[in-house]
Amino acid sequence: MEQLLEQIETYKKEIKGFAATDAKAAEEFRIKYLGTKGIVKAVMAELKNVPHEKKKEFGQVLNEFKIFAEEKFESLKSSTSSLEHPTSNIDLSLPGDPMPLGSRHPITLMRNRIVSIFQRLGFAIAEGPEIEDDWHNFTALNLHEHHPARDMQDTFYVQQNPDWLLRTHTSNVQIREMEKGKLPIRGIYPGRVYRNETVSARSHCFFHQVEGLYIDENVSFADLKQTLYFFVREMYGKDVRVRFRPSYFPFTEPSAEMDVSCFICGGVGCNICKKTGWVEILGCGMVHPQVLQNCHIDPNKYTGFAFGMGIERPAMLKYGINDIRLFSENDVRFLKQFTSAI
Ligand code: 2NL
Repeated sequence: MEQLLEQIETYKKEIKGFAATDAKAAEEFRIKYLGTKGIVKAVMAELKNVPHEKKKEFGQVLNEFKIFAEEKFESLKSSTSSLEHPTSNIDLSLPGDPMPLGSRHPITLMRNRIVSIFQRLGFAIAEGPEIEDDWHNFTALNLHEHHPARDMQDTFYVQQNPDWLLRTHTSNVQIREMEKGKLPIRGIYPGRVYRNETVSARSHCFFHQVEGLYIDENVSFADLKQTLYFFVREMYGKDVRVRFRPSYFPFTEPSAEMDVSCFICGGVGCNICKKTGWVEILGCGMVHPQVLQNCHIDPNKYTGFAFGMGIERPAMLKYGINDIRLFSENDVRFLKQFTSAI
């Protein structure tokens, strides 16, 4: 009797220490302890030799031993089988769950198209703060204290500090680049800008712009024309015609607006070009000497040109979008219609 109890304890120690690194070892354990000729069966068979009055007590011990071995086997099985094919019920050859791919926002697509054309000409991207001080958004750009563009009606000011505002154009980035004092500069500046306007299908209180700046010795209006002509040919095709109309911006002199022959009707006249055959796409000019001076650049040594264009309107024309608010509503049914590599 005592001997059998001792024997069971020894087996238990053995079982406890049994380690299996693969399913084959776990199966060996099963055969040795739980098989038809296994140790558990043999020990259970001893019950018949136990005196009647001890049968109940002994039965319990034997039963516990059996459960002990079975539990060990279960834990060996689960720690080894999931890694292997024959004992696993995971079909590794099944195709994975499809992962829906997102798409780029149409404003991002249009911005990338514009920016990459200038990057190929050697213009470097730079970005800057959307919350800006009065100097970098207005004063440095020759927009004097009483200029109408500063009006509360057009500009969002930061309540806590009257010197701070949400930038109304990305020119603040150019000012910051010029202030760094590293010349020449050939930069392209995309970003979000803010105007205090009533939101409608045609205009929004925030929108996107790309501005460009080129400053070096001997930069002329001819460089401006040829650079922008290259841009529109890349953008709208080799057949596109351009025209410059004189204009006014406080930060450029002379200033111009550039039109392209209507890319919808080819110049014959349609609703997009209002029957004129021309579509306005950007404003430009030679950087005002006062602006250069404000940024500690000598206007007698350096000259430069600058330009600015909106992104929303060309994106709306290209993709046939009739309401500017769609860009910022984040309706997935709208957003998933746009796909592109860039
Ligand atoms: C438009 C016109 C323009 C500029 C932006 C600029 C910036 C500096 C100096 C001089 Cl720092 N000019 N930017 C120049 C001419 C036109 O934008 O219609 N934008 C949507």
